[in-house]
Amino acid sequence: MPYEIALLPGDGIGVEVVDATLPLLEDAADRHGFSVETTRYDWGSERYLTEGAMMPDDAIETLEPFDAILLGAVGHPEIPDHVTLRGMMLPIRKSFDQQVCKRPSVLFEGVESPLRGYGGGDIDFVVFRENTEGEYADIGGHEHRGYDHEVAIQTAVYTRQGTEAIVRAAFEAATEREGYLTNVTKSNAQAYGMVFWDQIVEEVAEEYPDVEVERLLVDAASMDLVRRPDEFDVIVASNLFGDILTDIGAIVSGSMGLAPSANINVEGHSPSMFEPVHGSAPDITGQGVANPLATVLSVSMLYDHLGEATAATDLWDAVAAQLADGTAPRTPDLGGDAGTEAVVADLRDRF
Ligand code: GGG
Repeated sequence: MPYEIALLPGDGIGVEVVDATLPLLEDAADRHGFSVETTRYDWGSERYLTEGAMMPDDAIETLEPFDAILLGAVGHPEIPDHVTLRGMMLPIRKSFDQQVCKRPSVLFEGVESPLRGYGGGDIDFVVFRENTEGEYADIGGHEHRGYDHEVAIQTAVYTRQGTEAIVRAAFEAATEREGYLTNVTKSNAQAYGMVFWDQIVEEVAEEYPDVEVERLLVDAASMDLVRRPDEFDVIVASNLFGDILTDIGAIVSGSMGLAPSANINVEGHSPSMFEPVHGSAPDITGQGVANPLATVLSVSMLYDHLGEATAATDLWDAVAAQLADGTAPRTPDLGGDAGTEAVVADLRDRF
């Protein structure tokens, strides 16, 4: 039986990187003796502009039977970002209970960090970002618009189940890595939600006596990800904090174009979704220069999730080998002048 994978290229360079990556997704399957069937859904901002919605009403039912979803990017210069995000990416994460967002930051050999003194392999950490609640909870309101007493309220939500799920996933990862976990919080200022968050971390920590836990306020964590990124291993953070910290992680590791992510349904009752961390990048859309490697690495994470570990490792290693080779084509974000297609063609030769 082939794996059924839904493709949601979305907007801007999301379409370019997903289209470019498809041959590699198929190569990996062919070489490892399994098959994939992809189904593409052209949902996103163009659909919103013509039909008034990013996705059809039955989108979630349509996606439910798939084994996994590969998403490109969401965002359009003519549509407010909260409309595009709330119209596609967030409903998928929430409807499929993709509570665990896993985002590795790796400084690959051959890639230059903007930080002085860091070389290949020096940065290697993974952020476990809570993915369906926290500051992204769709709870609040906006009233008395246009009047002096106009008010907007946005409420963060931290459930015991949701917080335990992300914290436990992070501890599990720490046991398989260096045994060192950083809890990112803001409990000095947020005395309900974040104090509760810290309490859950402390409770779960008792189940993992071999994992050393450090607690950092999010402002200190942001500073330290620039000052001493080599010292981090596993980071656990709320939805918004995790989103911000992973952009820092991507950029100190060389480029947003190298940062993959996985949105995991831990219980396995619904599909998980894999996507590059970057957005739709309207400034370079249509130029053919988007870096496809974050999407290739996301496919590696997808195959790992499906249990195809050797295919996952081969894809990851091919990216690492390409980046380590100073003569290989590179997109402009990495200081090169090659296009998306040339990078993928080179990768297929190495694979
Ligand atoms: N590749 C997915 C994408 O378009 N990300 C841009 C974005 O706005 N992400 C926000 C988030 O991950 O919460």
